[in-house]
Amino acid sequence: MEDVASHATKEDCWVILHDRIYDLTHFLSRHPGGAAVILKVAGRDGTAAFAAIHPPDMVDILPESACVGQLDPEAAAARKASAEVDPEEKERRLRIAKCPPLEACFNLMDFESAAQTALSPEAWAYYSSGSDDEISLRDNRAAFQRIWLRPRVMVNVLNVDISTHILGHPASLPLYISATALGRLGHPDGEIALTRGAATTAIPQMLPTLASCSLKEMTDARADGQVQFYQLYVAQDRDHTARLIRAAEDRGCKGLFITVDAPQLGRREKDMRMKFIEEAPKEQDDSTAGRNEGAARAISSFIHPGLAWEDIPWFRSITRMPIILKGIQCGEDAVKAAHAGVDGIVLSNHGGRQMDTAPSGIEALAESVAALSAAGVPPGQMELYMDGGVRRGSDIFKALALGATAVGIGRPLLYAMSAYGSDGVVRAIRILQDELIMTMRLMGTPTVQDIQPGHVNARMVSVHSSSVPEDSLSRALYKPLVAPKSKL
Ligand code: 173
Repeated sequence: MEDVASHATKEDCWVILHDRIYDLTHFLSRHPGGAAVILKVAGRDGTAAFAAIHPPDMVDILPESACVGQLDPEAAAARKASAEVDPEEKERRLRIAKCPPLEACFNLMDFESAAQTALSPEAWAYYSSGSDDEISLRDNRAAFQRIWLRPRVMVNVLNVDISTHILGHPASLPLYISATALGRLGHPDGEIALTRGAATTAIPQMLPTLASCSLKEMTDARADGQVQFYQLYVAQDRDHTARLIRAAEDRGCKGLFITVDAPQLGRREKDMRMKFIEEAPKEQDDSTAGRNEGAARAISSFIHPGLAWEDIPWFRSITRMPIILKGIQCGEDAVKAAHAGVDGIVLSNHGGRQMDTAPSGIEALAESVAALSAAGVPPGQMELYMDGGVRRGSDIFKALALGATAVGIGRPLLYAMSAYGSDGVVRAIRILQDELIMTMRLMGTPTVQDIQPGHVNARMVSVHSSSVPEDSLSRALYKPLVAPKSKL
C-alpha cells in the first residue's frame, strides 16, 4: 500500500481496482469521465468509486501492461476482514437503518419514499431526475389517471389468472423489469438484486448495456428457466455493438430491446446540479462545456447518434433474438416499425428522461394502436409494450386494455432494491400482483385475454389539461394519504 501511495500524481498515477494495481497515467487523458475522478483515488484503492459506475470487466479495456501488480492476497483478505468499512458504505448502512420496515410498504410509492432515505443525495438525484421541466416525467403518472375504468359485474371471478406470455415466454403477470443503468449506485448487489427478485416472482428482466454488474454476473445469477432480455445501446463502433449482441445471445438472453430514444442524453438538471463528478478537466471542454451531467453523460458518450431505420436489417443479420425497438413515441413511428418488420415496440419516453413534453408511454400506446389499425397492420404482428409511470395494478390493466402485451417498470424497483435489496424487489412485485388480481376481479375479467378496449374510457388520455374542475370543498377536507414514517 505504501508503494502504491507513492504514485499519486498526474504524471505517475497508480490505482487499486479489485485487488489489482493499475498504472493509469496514460489512461488519464482518455477516460471518458475525465481525469479528475481518477486522480481523486490516485495512490489508493479506487474499487468503491469504480464499482459504483463500472462492471468489473471494464478493466479489460486497459492494455495488459497497465496492470503493474497485485495486492498480496493474504494482506488483501486481512484488510477486507479487518474492514475499516469504506466510509461511503458506512453512511449507506446508517441511512438504511432509518428506512421504514419493509412491511410498512403497501404500494409502490412507499418504496420511493423509503428510497429518499436510503439513497445518497447523488444517487437520488440521478435516479429520480427527469429532463428539462420534468413535464413528461410527471405526465407519465397523470396520464393513467386520465383513463377511467368501466367495470363489468356479475362475472364469475372466483378464479383470477394474471399470468401471461411475453415474447412467448411465461410471466407470472404482464410485467417485466425494464433496463436501468448504474444499479450499484443504489445497492452494492446492483442489478443482481433485481435478477433475484425477478426469479422469485417469475417475471422477465431486461438487462441494461450500462449496468454496473457485468453481463456475466447478471446471467450467472439467473435461476433455472428464468427469462432475461438484453437492452442495447448502439455504439459508434459496429464491431463493438455486434460483440455486445452476440455476448447477450450466447449468454441466453431471449430478446434484443434496442433503445431508440437516446441519440443524446436528455438534460437532467437535478442530476447536473448535484455535480455527480468533479468539473470536467480542461482538455475535455467543448461546445457542451458546463453541461456537467456527471457519470451518465460520460458513460453514454459511446452511443451512436447515427442509428437509423436502415440499420434494422443489419441487426437481423447478426442475431436470432427477436428485435424490439424501445422508445417509440408516436403512431407514425409505430407503423414504420411494423413495416421494418421488428417483433415488438416499447412505447416509452424513457421515464421522462429524454424529450420533455413527449407523450407518456400510455398515451403513445393508445395513439399507436389506432395508427397501426388505420395502416392495416394485422393485430398481433408486433407485440406492444409500454413503460413509464406504472405504479398500480390498475395501470397494468389499463395498458392491457389499450393493447399492450405487458408493461415495464424501472424506477420503482430500483427504489425497492436500494432500500431493501432483493426482498424489497419481491415485495414490490407481489404488491402489483395483488393489485392486479383485485383489479381484474372488480373489472370482471378473470384472465388477461378477457381484458378489452371496452374496459377503459381513454378519450381524455391525450387531452393535456385538467379535465374536471377541482372539487375544492371536499379537497380541503381531504387528508392526504401519508407515507410510512422514517425511524428517528
Ligand atoms: O436514463 C438514463 O440515465 C440512461 O439511459 C443512461 C444512458 C447512458 C448512461 C447512463 C444512463
